[in-house]
Amino acid sequence: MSYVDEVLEKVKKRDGDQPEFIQAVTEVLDSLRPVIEQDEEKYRKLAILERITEPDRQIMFRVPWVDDNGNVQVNRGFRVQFNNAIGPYKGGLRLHPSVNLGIIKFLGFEQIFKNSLTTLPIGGGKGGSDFDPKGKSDNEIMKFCQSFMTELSKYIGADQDVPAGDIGTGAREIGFMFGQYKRIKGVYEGVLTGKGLTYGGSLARTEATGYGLLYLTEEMVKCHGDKMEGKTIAVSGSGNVAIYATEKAQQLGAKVVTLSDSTGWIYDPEGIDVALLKEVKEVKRARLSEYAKARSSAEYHDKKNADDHGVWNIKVDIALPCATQNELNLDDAKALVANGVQYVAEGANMPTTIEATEYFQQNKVNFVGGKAANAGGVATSALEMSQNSERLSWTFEEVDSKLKNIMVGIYHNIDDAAKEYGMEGNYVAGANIAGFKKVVEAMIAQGVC
Ligand code: NDP
Ligand code: 2IT
Repeated sequence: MSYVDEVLEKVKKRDGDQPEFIQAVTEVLDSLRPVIEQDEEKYRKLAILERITEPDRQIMFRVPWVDDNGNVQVNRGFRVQFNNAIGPYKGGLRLHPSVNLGIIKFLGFEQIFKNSLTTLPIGGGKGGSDFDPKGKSDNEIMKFCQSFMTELSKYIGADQDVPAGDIGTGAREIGFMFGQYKRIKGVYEGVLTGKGLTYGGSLARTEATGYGLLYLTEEMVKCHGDKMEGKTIAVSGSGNVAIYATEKAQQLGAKVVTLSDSTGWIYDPEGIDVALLKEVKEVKRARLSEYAKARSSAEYHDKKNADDHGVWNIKVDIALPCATQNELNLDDAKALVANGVQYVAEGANMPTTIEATEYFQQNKVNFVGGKAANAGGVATSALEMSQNSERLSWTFEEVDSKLKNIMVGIYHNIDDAAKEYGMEGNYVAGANIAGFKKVVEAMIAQGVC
């Protein structure tokens, strides 16, 4: 049996109850075959794949907090510190009722390779909780964040592990957590990124994931002799990534015609009104149905049933899934291909199932996975860490131009890696291979650890 298959079997046996983690590991290890096969005995002897699929440590803890009615609530907190071969652990905190150890492990595993692709010195980690921020008051959010950080603070630090935002964690939550960390540890340091601008945050971090997604997509489109201007785009989600992907797409002359949330989706053939979207989502924290109410050109559809492909049923040139994992399945991919989609780039982490990814690739759709396409967020977090270290803040233009260079560089790096291994156009393999090579070189140099 090949070394890759041996390790896949071990992981499936050991973590069989973590389907998202198995999915992420399968995608990465499958595409590493040509690299591993070049020197199988070396990798097997060093147990590289066993080591890279086993987190350095996984921390799980109780998060007790008191709600507005005086009742004690208990959530489960997680931090998975996956791999710090190339830098301190870095990755977001997800607050969503679906969070469990397997979800955090899949996200932490992806983060290792993503962070490597940014070219910046950051290792892979992820955390979060099954806490549901929906419908909670500001006071309840603060109580939860303080309790969560009371325990998490024991394991993190500016040179150790630097969490940030993800689903359900934005500037408000990062602020509450930063305040609690400072209070407990008595140090003012860049222990979190995505901070507010008055206390060490970086300009352009809020925009970075969505903008970065479009910088990479624009470069891919250009390298195919094409242009963004005039393209029609389907975006899913309506959170941080979706909002700023939409904003940048429209600045580049494309038209975004869809968005979604967990309760429904909208089709706005005139193109999304970004100012209205921000008002609904960032200021009022309301549902997307409120957008449709305020805009006559927009149709609102309730959450899709089994025969409805939602936003993926709309005829577009480019699809940008920006909500959550496994939100785009084989049927959705078929609907997009039938409608002539040319490019797909993932703003979310693993939004496309393995079968849907393969369908896109078989049908010559240019497909870039999240660990390359959404790396702009964490890259800008690493730029925030640099600014905190030198106690300076850079201008929006400085950060934005570094972000753009990083994303253009990532596109060429993954494109070149795919070509080097005879898989031209397979950006999924290119990203996994390029991300893996740097981490493994560092792991080998540092001995058995
Ligand atoms: P937000 O919380 O700001 O927004 C999440 C969006 O996705 C909301 O529209 C939400 O709808 C929808 N969504 C979340 N979970 C589900 C679900 N289970 N079913 C249907 N819809 C869902 O998160 P972000 O925009 O920050 O994150 C979106 C994706 O991008 C995630 O996969 C995240 O890991 C990834 N990402 C984020 C980065 C960042 O910097 N923020 C960086 C790189 C990747 P609703 O409001 O109804 O829940
Ligand atoms: O998935 C991701 O890359 C993020 N949620 C951002 C992580 C970070 O540290 O900025």
